[in-house]
Formats: sequence, structure tokens, C-alpha cells
Amino acid sequence: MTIQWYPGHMAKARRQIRESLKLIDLVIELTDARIPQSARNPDIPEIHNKPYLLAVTKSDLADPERTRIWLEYWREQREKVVLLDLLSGKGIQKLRTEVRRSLPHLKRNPRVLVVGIPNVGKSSLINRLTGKSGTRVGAKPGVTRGKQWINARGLQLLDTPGILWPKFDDQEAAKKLAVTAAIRDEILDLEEITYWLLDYLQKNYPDLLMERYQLDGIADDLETIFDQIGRKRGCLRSQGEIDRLQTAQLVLKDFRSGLIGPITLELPKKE
Ligand SMILES: Nc1nc2c(ncn2[C@@H]2O[C@H](COP(=O)(O)OP(=O)(O)OP(=O)(O)O)[C@@H](O)[C@H]2O)c(=O)[nH]1
Ligand SMILES: [Mg+2]
Repeated sequence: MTIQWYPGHMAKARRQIRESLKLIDLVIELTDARIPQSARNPDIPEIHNKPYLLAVTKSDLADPERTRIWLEYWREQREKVVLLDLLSGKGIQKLRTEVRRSLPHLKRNPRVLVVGIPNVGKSSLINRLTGKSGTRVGAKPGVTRGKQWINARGLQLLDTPGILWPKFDDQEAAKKLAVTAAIRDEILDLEEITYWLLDYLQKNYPDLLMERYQLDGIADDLETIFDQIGRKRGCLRSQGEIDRLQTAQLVLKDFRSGLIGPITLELPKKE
């Protein structure tokens, strides 16, 4: 099911997260290592009233040098952060350790809620934590409307993660969310966001762009870069003109699967 973020849906999501917060000991907020700031949503400040960890997913797709800068920034901000690669499972053990360490006086297994924007890795994280032995256990007393806990080897996870909606009001953030697939392609102008991505790569990662598409140099204007890529990769219509949609889809697919290289689309904002 795809979610359109009308105000009604946001209100409902917010209400559900607030309900869940009453039941749990700790929140794990997920963010995407390629857009660590834009993938967070400050609209529900209550999530920070609980013991809380920031789990940074898709570190395998991010620029390690920039990830280092982010980790340093979060250290200064006194945020508790764990870096994850949910494809390989890297960081999962550290996350478990950090959860326990955050709740030193808790005698039972911690009750944990995972929250994050669409596509950030909530289900992947829950699967990693539960492994194959993940079993659904019956609704516990005080758990409203059939919420279920999943036993996850020493943690109890609420079975439905909290879905945060992406930031739409900030145009720059919206572009980053779009290229990382946090916003459904169906509602986007793919050509426009591909231009945005190419503009960013031209300025920040020209070598990766040249390498991936075997370009001899990086043209000044994006139109030329776009056309060169389309031509090189055979995204052509019958009359030999560039198939713009196909080119856009190809570039986005390459970026999202890491084929252009490890890339991070933002750095911490200097105050
Ligand atoms: N490379 C890489 N891909 C990841 C990582 N974590 C998640 N993914 C991929 O990202 C996509 C979305 O992951 P999900 O776990 O379904 O994300 P979600 O937050 O549950 O998404 P929704 O249920 O749609 O809100 C999947 O294709 C995952 O395989 C990661 O650490 N690295
Ligand atoms: Mg999911």
C-alpha cells in the first residue's frame, strides 16, 4: 500500500506514534546515511522524550569520508548514534549493546519502537533484530487495539514501526528524499529530480560521474551531461533523440543501488 501524506494521514500517524510511545522504553529513530538531516522529521518532538538512539541506515551507500564528519557532528551534539548496514547486518550487535546501555536500570527485556520515514529500513531492521527466530507474541495487558510485540532476542519490538512522513515543505530536502526513493516516483517529475542529482554530482562528485558513464569530461551545463549519459547508455527513441524519461530512470536506479559510488548528499549545517 502506498501512502499519500495528506494532513489526515499525518494526524493519524502522529496519533499512532504517540499511543505507541506510552508502551515502550526506548525509541530507535532511523535516518538514511546519504541524507542524515533531510531523512529526519522533527514534527513529532515527543519521540525525543524517551530514551532514544539514532540508527543510521544504508551506510554502505554513503560516502565514508562524509559519514565520518557526520559522526563527529553528532558526537558534539551528544546524540547517541549507531551506524548500520542492514544488507550485511553490520552494526546490529552494537545497536543491541547501546539499547541495553541506555536503560541500565531496566530489569526486563526493553520494549522498543522503531520509527522512520518511508523506505529508510524499518522492516529490514526489525527483521535483522528478530532473525529467523522472531516470533509474534500475544498482545500484552495494556496494549491497545491488538498491538503485538515481537521477541527479538532480548528485545521486545512493537510489531508496527512508527511511520514518520517526509519533509515536503523544504524543497531542497524534498529533492534529496526523492532521489533516495523516500518519496514515491509516481508523484515526482523524474527528469527534474535527475537534473537536481546531476547538478549535485557535477559539483561534488564529478569523478564518480565521469567514471560511471565513461565521460571524457564534465560539461558545464546539465543538459549536455544528461544527453551524454542518455546517448552513452542507449536511451534513445526511434529518431535517435534522447529518451529523457528512460535516461532519468537509469540515473536514479544507478544512484539508488550505489552503482555511481558511495555518495552523501548533505553535510551538517554550520550554525
Ligand atoms: N544498501 C542498503 N539497502 C538497505 C539498507 N536498509 C534497507 N535497505 C533497502 O531499502 C529498501 C527499504 O527497506 P525497508 O526495510 O523495506 O524500509 P521501510 O522503512 O520498512 O519502508 P516502508 O515500510 O516502505 O516505510 C529495501 O530495498 C531494503 O533492502 C541498508 O543498510 N543498505
Ligand atoms: Mg516497512
